[in-house]
Amino acid sequence: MNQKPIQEDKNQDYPPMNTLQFSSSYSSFETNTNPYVSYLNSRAKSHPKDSSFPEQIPTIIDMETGDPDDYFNVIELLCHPRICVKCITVTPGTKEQISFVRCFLDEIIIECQQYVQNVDHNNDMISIIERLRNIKIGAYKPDHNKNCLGGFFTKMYPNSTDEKYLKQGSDDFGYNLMHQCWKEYGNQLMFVTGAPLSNLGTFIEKYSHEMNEQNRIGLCVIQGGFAGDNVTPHQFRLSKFAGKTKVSTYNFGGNIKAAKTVLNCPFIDKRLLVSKNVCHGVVYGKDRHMQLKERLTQLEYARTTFTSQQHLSFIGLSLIFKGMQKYLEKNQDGKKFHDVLAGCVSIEPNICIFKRVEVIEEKNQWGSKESTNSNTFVSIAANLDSFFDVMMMRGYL
Ligand SMILES: [Ca+2]
Repeated sequence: MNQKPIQEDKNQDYPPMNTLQFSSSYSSFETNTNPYVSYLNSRAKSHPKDSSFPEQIPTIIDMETGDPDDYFNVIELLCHPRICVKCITVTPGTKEQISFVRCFLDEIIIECQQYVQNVDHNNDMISIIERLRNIKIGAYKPDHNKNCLGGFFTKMYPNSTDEKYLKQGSDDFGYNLMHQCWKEYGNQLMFVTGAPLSNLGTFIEKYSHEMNEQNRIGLCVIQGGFAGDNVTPHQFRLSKFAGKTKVSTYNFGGNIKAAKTVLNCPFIDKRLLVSKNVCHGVVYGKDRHMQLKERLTQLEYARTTFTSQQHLSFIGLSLIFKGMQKYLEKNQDGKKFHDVLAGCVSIEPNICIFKRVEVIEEKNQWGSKESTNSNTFVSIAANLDSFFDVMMMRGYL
């Protein structure tokens, strides 16, 4: 840890991580205290129930719809070759929110169907469509008194207010779907959460009598939490959090009881917290948008050689581009990609450096303190280039 402190560029929200290499001394120091990488890699093994998608990790995504980045994260994971989404659970899960989820899932399915029409005898794509159709959608509190669907989404998906979607509703409560999925996949199932932890917390509380040393929950990648100056080395700190050890965090503060249930559950193998101190430095702006545009242009030429899964990935990247095009029209400074960072960490944890910690809380202010034996790891830095490589699915298509 002999790195020189990095001078922060005043125009940037974050230390220039692109140029700050994760030096071998730092990485090895972290690896010694942080043996999660082999754990995660071992999870990518084929699952017998998914023989047609041998490299994919069965995954549940929990989302909200106030912040557009939940949508971008779900699109990323739905279309990424390493992930097999089994359920999307929504917080709180009003009929408008559920309708919106069904609407964008349908959009992806329709794009896939067009591919089948254009390319004969493509059984792989037919099984991908089947897989997308089988994704269950769960709500935490469907009778919540506000519709909770951000204006960005209603403009992007005006169809989501169609009666056809509104009347379908959710498949079950999110926490029950989590339970059903967990019964099927056990600790192979990965949870990725980008919302207050109501669904996951309720699942644990309601079904804790079925959990024990043999029947455990596997990996939970949770967008939330904070690692302050007591945990984060100087060169990785954001100036906006200078001097802080605790702050409010939306996803923990949104349901404190549920957050504590998840954080204290002894039957979770690993919790990776993709925390505010790092997320606030990960911005998708015009430069990244141009990179994605360029990538899509290049990929367009290669489409005739794509496998069906690669085609799905291309659809996902195109949707992210289309959505961000709209977003950037009104938000010149770009979008903080909190949840997308969490989603990409679930694919490739090396994007972030983590420390083993215990989460601390006082009056709904959250922080971390180092620990030697907890199963919770909090992010203290992210490598932006690695993140955007994973996000743009480089190496997969
Ligand atoms: Ca979110």
